[in-house]
Amino acid sequence: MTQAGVERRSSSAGNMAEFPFQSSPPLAANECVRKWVKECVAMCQPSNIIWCDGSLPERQALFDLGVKQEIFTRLNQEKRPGCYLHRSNPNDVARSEHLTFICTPGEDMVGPTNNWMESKAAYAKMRGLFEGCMRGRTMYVVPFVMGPIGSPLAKVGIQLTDSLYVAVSMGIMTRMGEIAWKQLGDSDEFTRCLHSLGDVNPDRRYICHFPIDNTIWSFGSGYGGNALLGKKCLALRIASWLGEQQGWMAEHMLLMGTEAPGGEKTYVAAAFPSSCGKTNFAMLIPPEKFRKQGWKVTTVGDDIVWMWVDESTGRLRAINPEAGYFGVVPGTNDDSNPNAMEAMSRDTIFTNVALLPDGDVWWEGKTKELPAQAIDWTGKPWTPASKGKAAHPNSRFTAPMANNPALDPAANDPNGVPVSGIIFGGRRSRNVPLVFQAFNWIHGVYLGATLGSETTAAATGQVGVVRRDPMAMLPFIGYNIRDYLVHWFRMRKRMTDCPRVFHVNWFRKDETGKFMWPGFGENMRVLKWIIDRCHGRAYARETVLGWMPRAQDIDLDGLVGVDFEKIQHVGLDEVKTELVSQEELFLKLAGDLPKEMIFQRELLVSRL
Ligand code: OXD
Ligand code: MN
Repeated sequence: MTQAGVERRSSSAGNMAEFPFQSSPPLAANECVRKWVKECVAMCQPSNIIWCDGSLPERQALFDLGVKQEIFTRLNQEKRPGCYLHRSNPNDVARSEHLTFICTPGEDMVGPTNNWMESKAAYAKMRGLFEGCMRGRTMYVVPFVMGPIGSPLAKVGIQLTDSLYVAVSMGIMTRMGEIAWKQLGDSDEFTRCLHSLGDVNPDRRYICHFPIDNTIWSFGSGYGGNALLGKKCLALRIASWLGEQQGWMAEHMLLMGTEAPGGEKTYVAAAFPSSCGKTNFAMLIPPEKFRKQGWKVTTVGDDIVWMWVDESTGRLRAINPEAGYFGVVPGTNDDSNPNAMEAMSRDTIFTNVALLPDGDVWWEGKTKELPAQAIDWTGKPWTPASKGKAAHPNSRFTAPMANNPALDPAANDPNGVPVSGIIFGGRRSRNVPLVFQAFNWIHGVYLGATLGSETTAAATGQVGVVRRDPMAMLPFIGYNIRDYLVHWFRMRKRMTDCPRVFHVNWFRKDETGKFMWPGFGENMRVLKWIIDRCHGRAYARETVLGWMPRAQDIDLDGLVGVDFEKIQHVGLDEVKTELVSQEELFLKLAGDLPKEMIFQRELLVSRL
């Protein structure tokens, strides 16, 4: 397998005809598309062009080519049909937030939480990198749709990339191929996504967004969050900006449905920062007692939602713009997330996991027993005595959402689902209780805006330090955070029946460093209280922080070793510590703070 993660200069440059690929534009590709592709081809000078149609034979041919070019290792097809392993360059294993830019004419549009580049200067700099960068390589033209086909919010993007791994991954993560030409028709409204691996050099790595031009240029990385441009770049950064302009919202949230024993269906969306368990929560399997009673949980999405107000009901509705999961694998196993295990049992790309002698894959936490030997994520022999990890802590699976046995029946519904509750959550060892409810929408927005979480391996940088991550969107708000918060506050006025807002923390630890709450499927107990609150049923007492359940308000039956009152208790000193540490965010926004933020903080102080 290619070690450097720089996919080879195409050795098949002269013999593309042997593969069933389309080298000229399909009839359905409109004039605007052809013109733009022509310009990019003139700049990047690829030796081949493949126009992807999204068909199954094409996908298989791409995998076969990828195996030939050592971009993929074919896994044991009996154990894992349709599954492949990819190893990235070891310098390219996470999102590079410090190399991610929003490029606009002026800095104010971008605000204090983004890196800014003046757009003309950014194009000039990036042109210098893209010029001739695909010589000897193949350019894949990947048309895709974000959102269920026919949805009023669905968006077309076209990604040009010289990475076969990226082209195939886009086929899993989006509705890719012919269908996008149909959705686009004659329109020029598509996001122009240009991507090259370059030489995968962090010194020449830039992920640039040009919201005004509906354009994304990404150079020098093959990592999902930097390179699958439909995901973080389009569906969050560009879409959040569009949403602010057009009155809807793009958020870093999972979206799940819960069916109660009588058949009542409730949907909630939840924002947790990267690698804090969104995928696990979205695929939750209720504890046995709940299952026996008839409770069911279904997944609409695990990472991104687009939400708008349905004018006929005054309620929020949501879709998942993606078609696949790009999930973290370490820690995933048959106990923690059986649905994810099932989803990745076939037609999945594994990135940076360990390879077993029988052609299966392994990662830390997959099984209690360690394998006697493996090839680690860098391609070196590994045994339990080895110093390093077998799989990278941010190793991933890329699987079609259709593989999820708990996929919600409405996951492809263009009209989306109604949202009854919004949950904010972080990874907090101390100071933050298991669950509470905001007093109202404005208070809920304040809770989301001041969300804190300990950093994880999903982004390059120090792991385990608390950072303020407003709405879990800090790395993904594509414009000025001041305007983003105002947009959240204003959404209230568009709704006649707005969702209830909650805050959760599955990660609180006791004095000995032990988690105080078991998490995973047991989170159903908290979810049930949340759902009951959404429907105006369960009891809660008013506290300094918000509405809180007492032990008797949550079904704790059968749980051992949980001291509910302790996990919910927050002393005034802890609230004060939290208030002080929020100053970092308030100072960043200095002078630009929406007044609701100031009032909510003052109200909290006065409740102490
Ligand atoms: C992700 C992330 O990959 O948030 O979803 O980093
Ligand atoms: Mn994410």
